[in-house]
This record gives sequence, C-alpha cells and structure tokens, in this order.
Amino acid sequence: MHDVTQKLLDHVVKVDPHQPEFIQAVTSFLASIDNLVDDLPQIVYHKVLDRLVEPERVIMFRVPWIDDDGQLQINRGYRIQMNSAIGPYKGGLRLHPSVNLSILKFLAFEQTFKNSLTGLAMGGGKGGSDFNPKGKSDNEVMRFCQSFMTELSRHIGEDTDVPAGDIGVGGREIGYLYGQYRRMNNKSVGILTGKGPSFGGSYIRPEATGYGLVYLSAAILESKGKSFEGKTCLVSGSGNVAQYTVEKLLHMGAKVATLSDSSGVLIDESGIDEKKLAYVKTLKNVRRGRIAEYAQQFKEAVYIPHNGSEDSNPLWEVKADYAFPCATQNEINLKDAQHLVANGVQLVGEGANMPSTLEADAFFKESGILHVPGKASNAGGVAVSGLEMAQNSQRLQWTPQQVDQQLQQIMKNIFVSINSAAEKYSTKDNYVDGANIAGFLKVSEAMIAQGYV
Ligand code: NDP
Ligand code: 2IT
Repeated sequence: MHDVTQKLLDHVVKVDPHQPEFIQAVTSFLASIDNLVDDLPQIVYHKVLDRLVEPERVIMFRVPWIDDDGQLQINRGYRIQMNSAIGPYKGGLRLHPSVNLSILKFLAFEQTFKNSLTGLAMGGGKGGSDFNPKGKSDNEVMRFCQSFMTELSRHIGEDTDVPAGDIGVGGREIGYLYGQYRRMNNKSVGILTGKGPSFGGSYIRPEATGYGLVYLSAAILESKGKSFEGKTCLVSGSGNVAQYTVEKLLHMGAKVATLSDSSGVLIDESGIDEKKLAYVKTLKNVRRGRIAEYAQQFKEAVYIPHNGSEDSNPLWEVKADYAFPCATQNEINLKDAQHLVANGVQLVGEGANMPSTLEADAFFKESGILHVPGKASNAGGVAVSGLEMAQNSQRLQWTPQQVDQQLQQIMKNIFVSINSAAEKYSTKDNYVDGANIAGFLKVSEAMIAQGYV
C-alpha cells in the first residue's frame, strides 16, 4: 500500500478503534483504491479519501415507545448521512438488536459507492435502531415506527435524504413510517422508498435486490460462456433478498439447495421449488416464520441448528456451482470460503452487504473464483429505489415490466463498469477492485468539482 493510504487507514483505526465493521469496509476499499494513487494524484491532493471516511453528518436520537403491557421502552435511533456529492443521501434503515454506529457507518460507506454504480443521482446514507422486531406485535412495531419517524422526519426530505428498508424493515415498517411522516407534515412526497404500490411505491422494489443479484451474476456467467441452467446454488438467509434471489434463480433454470436464518440452516438436496418458496414467503410475511418450520413441513429437508457462534457454517459445505450469501455481514469466514472453493463453487455473488470477512475475501482472490462484492451485486434494490424516486417526482407509476427492464439494464451497465475498471486499474475479473474503483471515480469527481465541503 502507498504511504498515504496506509496512513489514512491507521488514522481511521486510531480515531474509531471500536468500530470493527467500519474499519473492515474501509480497509477493503482502500486496498482497491491504492491502485489509483499514482495515476490520479488529484485524489491525494484534494484529500478525497480523507473526506470520504468522515460522514457528513451522524444523527443519534432517543426512540421512546409503549409496549403492549403499557411499559415505556427506549431504543436508540440513528441516521448516518455519509456523502451527498452525487445526490440526496439514500440507503436503508435496519432494525436489529446488533445495530450500532460501526455497523451503520460501514453500511453507509458501502452505500455511497453502490449508489454511484447504479448510475442514478443518489448519495450514501444508512440508519436504523437496535429495536428488535422479533416477537413484537404489529401495534408495537407501529408505535415504534411512529416514534422513530417523529424524530427522523426533521432530518429527511425528498431532495435531502430518502431512507428505505434493510434487515427487519420491509413493506409493513415502511408503511407505518410513511404514514407518520405524512400525518406530521401534511405532505405526500417521496421521502421513503419501498412504499406499497397503492401509495407511491414502485412495482418490483420488493423483488429488486434478489432479481438484480441474479441479473448481474448472469451477465458475468454469460461473459464466461456459462449459465444458470441446471446448476446448483446455495442461498443463505430467508428474508427479502434471499426469497427473490431464489425466485429468479428458479426462473433461470437453476436448482437451489439451501436457506437459513439466525437460528439454523436448511439443506434441501431435492431442491427448493416454487411451492416450497411460496411457503417460506407466506410464513415470513404473515408472522416472520422460521426455517425450522420448513423442515417440519417438507420432510426431505434437513435442518441444522446454527447461530453463528460456531467456527464454520454447514450451509457453505454443500456441494454446489454458485453461492449467494443473502443474510448479513461476515457470514462467510475463511473456513467457509475454503469449503466453498474446495466444493467446486465457481461464483460467489453477494446479496448481503459485506458478507465475507477480509480473510475470506483474500482467499477468494487467491483461488481465482468469480467474486462479486455486495456493493455491485446487491445494487438492484437501491437502483429500483432510485426509480421509485423518479416515479414519485413525475407523479407516475410505471408498469412492472418497465421497471424490470430498467433494472436489467442497470445491472448490465454495472457489469460493464466494474469489468472495465478491473481491467484498466487492477486485474481482469477482480470485481472487488472493479466495483470499488468504478463506484469511487464518480463520487471523487463530484467531490473535487464541488470544492472543499
Ligand atoms: P430481512 O430482514 O428480510 O432478512 C434477513 C435474513 O437474514 C433473515 O433470514 C435473518 O434471519 C437473517 N439474518 C439477519 N441477521 C442475521 C444474523 N446476525 N445472523 C444470521 N442470520 C441473520 O433482510 P434483507 O433480506 O432485506 O437483508 C439481507 C441482507 O441484504 C442484509 O445484509 C442487507 O443489508 C442486504 N441488502 C438488503 C437490501 C434490501 O433491499 N432489502 C438491498 C441490498 C442489500 P432471522 O429472521 O432469524 O433474523
Ligand atoms: O443496502 C441497501 O442497498 C439497501 N438496504 C437498500 C437501500 C435503498 O435505499 O433502497
């Protein structure tokens, strides 16, 4: 690494030593950007990297809400407004007990480059709360969302910051959040994406992340003369991204052998077909069902309890052609990566954000398999969020076919840009470098053009 990138990394570690996920995201990014330092000295001169690692604004607030027993509960709310050089802050809200500044800063940092890759005018942001939606009633979730939005509403706006969903935030939560904003402000404007199609939402937004992941992976495979037809795929998670990844993989003629949640792993060697997928979707949408229930319903499946504390995940030991981690950060460690490669997996497409540890990343690189980082491969979700913003500005609603077609085009464009950035500045097929570099170049140009802000 160049002295300047190493010094910046040392600085980040020094000022925020208790933010391991943020340090991890910055480490991976700087390793890629190091390739540019000699060719593009203006990046160093204008201290673009030093500015990028410092959020433009961090908002933290109290979220008081009343539970069903009439007790007052207090959670912590956040919004990281990371970078607005190319457009309004844009990125999801996560509701999960693990949420903290480190996790949200890593997500907001990644989001900045992901949004740039979509080609749409969106800056980077992320937010959420340590509220745990599991086991909460609809009314509790609604009261939490109303309180959360009561504070958040003063910081967002259709041209300022447009949140959306992430882990624990789907259509139900976005509906409650949007209702409260509208009631407080007496305005119907696109301040959130992922809304229901009856009140300004875009068709295909729920499907977009999973579909986009498969579209980009298909473009990469096609460039290698390969396809999904008849191939076995591993998918982790069982939420929004996992479900629509499976759906599109099935459309493409692939066989899907796994799913998971935070309690366990499901292995179904006979294949997760449309009927079984419908069962997962219904359970999740109605009452956040568990993967264990699938194994009770479909006896051919094997359920293995697994909560992440083990030293490797049995899901990644299943023999397959392609793998799609769609649960959460750092779900693939070095041992998992070794299992994947040893079992013949040729492509890892990241539906989740930063699902591979730095050691797993390094191993994928060394082994030469096709490794598509989340900031490129899961960009379909935020891309359709951008299309939802466009529809809201126009006061129009496009058909599902129109949106899907644009999503496909955006994912193809992302393939072209990460592929050519890899070839020009790094090594062929290094999509991790390609995505970091291609995403960065546009943000950097916009930051330099707008002076020292
Ligand atoms: P959901 O809440 O719909 O589903 C999350 C899934 O991952 C659930 O199966 C959940 O299991 C599992 N999971 C969550 N946290 C953990 C954990 N700590 N350990 C093990 N399993 C876990 O979220 P999404 O599907 O929306 O998000 C999944 C990933 O995709 C995240 O990394 C998110 O940032 C990323 N992403 C999401 C986008 C979107 O549009 N929604 C867009 C781009 C990326 P359980 O139910 O047991 O908690
Ligand atoms: O990580 C992500 O890209 C998301 N959670 C979606 C963000 C969005 O604004 O749609």
